[in-house]
Amino acid sequence: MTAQPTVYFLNGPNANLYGLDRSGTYGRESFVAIKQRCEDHAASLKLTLEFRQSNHEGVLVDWIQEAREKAGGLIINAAGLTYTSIAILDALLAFEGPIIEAHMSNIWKREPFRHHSYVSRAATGVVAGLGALGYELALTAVARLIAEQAPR
Ligand code: DHK
Repeated sequence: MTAQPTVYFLNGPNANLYGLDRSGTYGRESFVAIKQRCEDHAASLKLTLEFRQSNHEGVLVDWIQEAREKAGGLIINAAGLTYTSIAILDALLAFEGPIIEAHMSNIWKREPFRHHSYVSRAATGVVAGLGALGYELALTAVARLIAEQAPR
């Protein structure tokens, strides 16, 4: 029997405030509730999920490097660091499995400074604008991509 694939789902600065943001840009669901939703969906897909959040760029880089050794796929919402972090891009480029870039909001509908993503240069695919449903779709996609790559 083959082992369950591990997926790292990394969340950047301020993601812990989802649901608390008065503008409602990121919906009303709390980050804790979104994490639970992802854990339930990952379990249904037979994935082992490492769902983490940090406000610190270097911590995210360390986790991406850790994922090189431990994960078959990676999902990342680098939040505000999406538009600035070459360090996160370089770490992602060193990851060999599928990478899904996820955003709760439709970043192309928002301010122009959110229209250029460094993460996209390393991403297999992008999910944006669908809130936490997009996170579940990202998990479904990464599970499929890992399965397609696995030796039969
Ligand atoms: C989350 C953030 O925190 C913003 O900085 C990004 C992204 C968009 C999201 O939609 O999940 O611009």
